[in-house]
Amino acid sequence: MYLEYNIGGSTQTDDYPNNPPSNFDIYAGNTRSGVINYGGDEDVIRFTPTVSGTYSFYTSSSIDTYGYLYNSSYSVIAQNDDGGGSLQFKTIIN
Ligand SMILES: [Ca+2]
Ligand SMILES: [Ca+2]
Repeated sequence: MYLEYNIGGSTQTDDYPNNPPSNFDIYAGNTRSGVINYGGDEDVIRFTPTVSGTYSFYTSSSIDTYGYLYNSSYSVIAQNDDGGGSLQFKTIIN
């Protein structure tokens, strides 16, 4: 699965590529820091579940975030705007 989140910003480099496949992984129980480097930047991070269960994905920031969760075929399986409160993206899937 791929988690994509998109927040506003204004520079030119990018710490994560905008489109899958991403070489950057996140693991259950861990966090990743990212920077929205320019307006329209979308940071894409790969997550590969190792066990069946319920997973929550969310951002924690001082700006407004929006997130998409894709399956391995790059189809959107979840998306959210403010589910985490304070304009933060959050989605929970089984
Ligand atoms: Ca970025
Ligand atoms: Ca939001």
